[in-house]
Amino acid sequence: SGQEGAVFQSRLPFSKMTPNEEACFPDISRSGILGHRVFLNIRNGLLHMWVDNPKTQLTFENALKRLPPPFDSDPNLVRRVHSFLERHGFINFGIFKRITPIPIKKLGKVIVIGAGISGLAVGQQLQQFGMDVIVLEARDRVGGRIATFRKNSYIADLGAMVVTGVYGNPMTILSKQIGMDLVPIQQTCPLYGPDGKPVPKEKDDVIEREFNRLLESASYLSHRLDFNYAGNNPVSLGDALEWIINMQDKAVQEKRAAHMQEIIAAQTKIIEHRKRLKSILQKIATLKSELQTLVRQRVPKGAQNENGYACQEYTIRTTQIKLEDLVNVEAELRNEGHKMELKLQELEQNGPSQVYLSSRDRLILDWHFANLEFANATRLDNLSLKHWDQDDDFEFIGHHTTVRNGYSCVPVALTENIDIRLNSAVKEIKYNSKGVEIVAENLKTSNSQMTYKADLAVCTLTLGVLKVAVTQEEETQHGNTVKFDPPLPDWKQQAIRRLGFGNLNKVVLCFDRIFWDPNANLFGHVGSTTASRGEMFLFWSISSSPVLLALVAGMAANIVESVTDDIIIGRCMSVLKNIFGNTSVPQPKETVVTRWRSDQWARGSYSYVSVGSSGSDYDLLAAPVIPPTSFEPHFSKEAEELPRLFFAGEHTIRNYPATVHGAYLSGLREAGRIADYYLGYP
Ligand code: 2PF
Repeated sequence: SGQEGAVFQSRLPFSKMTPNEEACFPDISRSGILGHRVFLNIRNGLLHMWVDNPKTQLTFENALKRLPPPFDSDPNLVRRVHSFLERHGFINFGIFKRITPIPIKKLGKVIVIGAGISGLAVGQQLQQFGMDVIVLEARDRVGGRIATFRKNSYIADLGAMVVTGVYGNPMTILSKQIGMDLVPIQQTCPLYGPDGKPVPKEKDDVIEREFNRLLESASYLSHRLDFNYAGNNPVSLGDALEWIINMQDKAVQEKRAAHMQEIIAAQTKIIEHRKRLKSILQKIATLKSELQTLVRQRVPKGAQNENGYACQEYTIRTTQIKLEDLVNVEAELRNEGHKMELKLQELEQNGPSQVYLSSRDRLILDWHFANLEFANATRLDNLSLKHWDQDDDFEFIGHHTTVRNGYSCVPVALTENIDIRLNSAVKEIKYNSKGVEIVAENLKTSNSQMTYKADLAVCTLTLGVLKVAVTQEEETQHGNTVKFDPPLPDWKQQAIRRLGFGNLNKVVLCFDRIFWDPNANLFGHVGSTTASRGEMFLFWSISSSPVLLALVAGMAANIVESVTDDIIIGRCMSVLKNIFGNTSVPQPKETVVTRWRSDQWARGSYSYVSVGSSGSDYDLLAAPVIPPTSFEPHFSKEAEELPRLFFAGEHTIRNYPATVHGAYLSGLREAGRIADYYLGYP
């Protein structure tokens, strides 16, 4: 709340200048602590005004009026801070009521390729900065990987659907500007086993703890023991996890071997003991017969001399004592033997578990792995052990929410006042030191090509589409192939190849009634094999109408794309019937199956840090491209070095990749960068 909350919401440090701010305000940076304080008070004050009321443009004049003295005493500094915040997308972004009109005289022309959330963000910003913007979009709709299915009262998001965390998330500001119906997700997720029966909560908890321990061990391997290469090959998260599981298995086997040895030792002791008992018994028997003989041959007192009699009685007495002693020893031995038998029994009954995980437990663990494969949109053995979670520190806090009225309300709202050409598939991106020429095909009117000339272009093609662009040989060009002329520089191509682009699919099932627990937003289904663990492993129920969303992740995500809808729906239905009973599950009224990998305008779902890649590849994908120096004579050195190709999108933002907010922020970032290059400093 208050000013501190507003600064936190803007992802800036409250009492420190960022390196970017220091670079843009060298004079303040050089000045003493007082100058810093004045700057921070102005900056934080402006952020507070904006976050408090993002529905109205925050003009410099209004900001100055509302700043408390003495921070209003240097209007020029306030103007500079205001411009800085505006240019870098900290204030006046999104959809808000304008007080000053957008400049009529245009300051440069821009083509934005792609009308996903990043393209719309960059378009909105550049438009408001006074540039002439055209957005080219191949699909017949905006939003790209934000896509909402709407039919009758059914609403379901086929692409992004979760706003992940509230604080610091630009979507929080957008939700105040437009009608986003954000609903917190109930995180509890009951699991159903392969047999359809509920997995007991305690069992679920134990395995989840084991899952977390395994991840911690993998992190320890990587970051503490620096175990990131096997030979020359970087290690994947999946490899590391399997090794740890094998090691645990080995440890269990070793414990078992040690236990067996204990049993053998106990048995040996018992055998020794029995031998001793046997020899004592023999001795007792011998003594007994000796004693009997002595007693039988006893000569009465008067029948022999005194000495002989005493000797005879002494022998009998000592033999009796010896016998008594031996009988005592026997009793003791029997007692000891009994204890030994008991100990052996206990050892035999309380052995360590036979295996690290029972096969049933392993499948529950596999469910958690599937969930991780969903979050990363790929199999665990494709993820870099060292870098797969490099963006973790930047995760927003606060609850996760879904957009109940469908996420597409956001991209649709962001189309306001921008010139968007739908059904325009870009085929060629030519760039040189003078500008760009974009060749696009109109998909509605066949064979009609348009060439758009501009000063620069912003490319928001997905990483999947870029991969096709840099790997295509001269082979037949079918579907969505984009040619860069000249080809992208090598460093860019390498990064495009290295970074991973994953897959994730959804099955939408619309029913006429709810037959699941209406209080749970989620329930999980444990697959019957490790290989199929990602197949409909999670069901979402977030709509106010009876709609279930099944997720298909990991290996299953790609497999499912070559299977017909009927088969996939059939699989879903059998999973649901297994859980809720044959008679409780009605036929769905409407169904949709996504195939993001086969979608030519996406070619996958979102980026991941693959084995051999790292967070810095995101930076390389974000870096603008300066056209190679032409051989023609040139006179204006300055123009020569301007980048003409800029890049935005989910795959270009190191700290927030694979998300809607990341894509959005990448658009704000590029607009700021372009304005810095082309509009100068205000
Ligand atoms: C055009 C195309 O037609 C496009 O219109 C455009 O270019 C390019 O735009 C998660 F991932 P674009 C989720 F919940 O929209 C996490 F990491 O494709 C999550 F917590 C996480 F931590 C979570 N195009 C053209 N035009 C012209 N000419 C031409 N030749 C051409 N080719 C193509 O890209 P973009 O970069 O602008 O926007 C990307 C974002 O939308 C994605 O990052 C986002 O959708 C990813 N995503 C999710 N993000 C999220 O914030 N929450 C989610 O719920 C989440 N969900 C996501 C997704 C993506 C589900 C799916 C199926 C994540 C979980 C999941 O529910 C595909 C997909």
